[in-house]
Amino acid sequence: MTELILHHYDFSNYSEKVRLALGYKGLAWQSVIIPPIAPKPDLTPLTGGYRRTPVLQIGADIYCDTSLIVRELERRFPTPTLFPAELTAVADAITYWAENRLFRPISLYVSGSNLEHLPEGLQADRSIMRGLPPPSAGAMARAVVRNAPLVRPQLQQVEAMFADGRTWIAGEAVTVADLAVYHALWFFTARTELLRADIAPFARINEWMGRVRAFRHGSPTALVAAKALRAAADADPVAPRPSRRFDEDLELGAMVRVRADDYGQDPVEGRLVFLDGNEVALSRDDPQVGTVAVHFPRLGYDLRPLRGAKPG
Ligand SMILES: N[C@@H](CCC(=O)N[C@@H](CS)C(=O)NCC(=O)O)C(=O)O
Repeated sequence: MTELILHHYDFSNYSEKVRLALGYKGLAWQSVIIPPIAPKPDLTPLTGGYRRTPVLQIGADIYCDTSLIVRELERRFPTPTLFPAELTAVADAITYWAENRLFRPISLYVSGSNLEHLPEGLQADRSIMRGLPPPSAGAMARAVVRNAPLVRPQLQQVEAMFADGRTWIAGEAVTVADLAVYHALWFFTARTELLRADIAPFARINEWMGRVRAFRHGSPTALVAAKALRAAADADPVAPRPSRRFDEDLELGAMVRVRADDYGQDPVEGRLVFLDGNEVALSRDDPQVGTVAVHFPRLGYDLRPLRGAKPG
């Protein structure tokens, strides 16, 4: 089995989601630390431009976005499962809420409260990533004031999710929703302990976070980026599974462009090689790593024909 290589950095909460998935499944993996801000010169040859964190590499197959990364881990290592059949639809809905509604106010509240602990240039980079002007210290302080009242009721909501005595967020089995809600709340103390008091009063949240933390991170081994690039260059992408296209979908072989539909919208261009209801994969040729397949989730990404391109 070709090795799992995770491109990530320590205080990345979405990376924490994947590190915990690797731990829950008891996997060994190679750890490449990438810069938290653009440019990412050792990542771009693999992804073709996607800059968000984390990215999972398996040989010359590159998986972008944690919603696809955890599903790919599940496909390759089904036990123990993160997707129990009876809870997965609800878990996906909770995950969407956690990552698109719960996390953003937490991020603005925590980052603004930790200003002096943020890496140089981080906020300016995040603003550029979202097409916004870099915020002043005053604007960040105002964001704290605006977002604290959006965070507090949501913490109460998470606490209330455990009111019936359940062990895990979606019921009596671990699901991907446990990782999604956990990583949003983990961000409170990812860099400093300054905001520990915000979470401390919630007894059920704290007990449950302890259970999730106990998944740990599996067995990582440090890898330098050059070796990850070499691993991609030495491998060929795995032959794609049979596609399942909708009538409206583009033909395989079409030249396409994929980009996130929310933020960090750097486009990735290539030839469409796989498509189903959950995933889209492009093949691209890179001067440094040769042919790679870059995989994205379907939901949350915009897939379009590349204007003026002929099918490959
Ligand atoms: N929907 C994406 C979101 C990933 C995301 O926003 N990650 C943050 C770090 S936790 C990021 O990419 N920040 C900018 C960067 O690392 O360059 C996913 O699930 O992977």
